[in-house]
Amino acid sequence: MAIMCCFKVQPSEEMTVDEFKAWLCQFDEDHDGRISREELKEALQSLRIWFRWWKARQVMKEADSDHTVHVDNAKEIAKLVSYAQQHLHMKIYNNW
Ligand SMILES: [Ca+2]
Repeated sequence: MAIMCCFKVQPSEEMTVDEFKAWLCQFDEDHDGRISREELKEALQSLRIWFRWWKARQVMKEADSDHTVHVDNAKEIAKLVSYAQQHLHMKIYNNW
């Protein structure tokens, strides 16, 4: 599991996938390296996203392919990234 927790970013106009992960990491309140639905809700709140409770459910449904109710592996993070791009209108670029 490779969520990097080394620097803080604010969601700006554009960011790379690594920056997105680092940003998301700020919301990992129990520091278990996974993003729970509650933590996701906090992340959405920081973006001032409307209906964040509902959106957090949608995102979780979309990204949590193994039904652990956590975003906790690279595949799920990739899904989260594509959800954020398509539905939250975040500009996230692959950095490879
Ligand atoms: Ca966590």
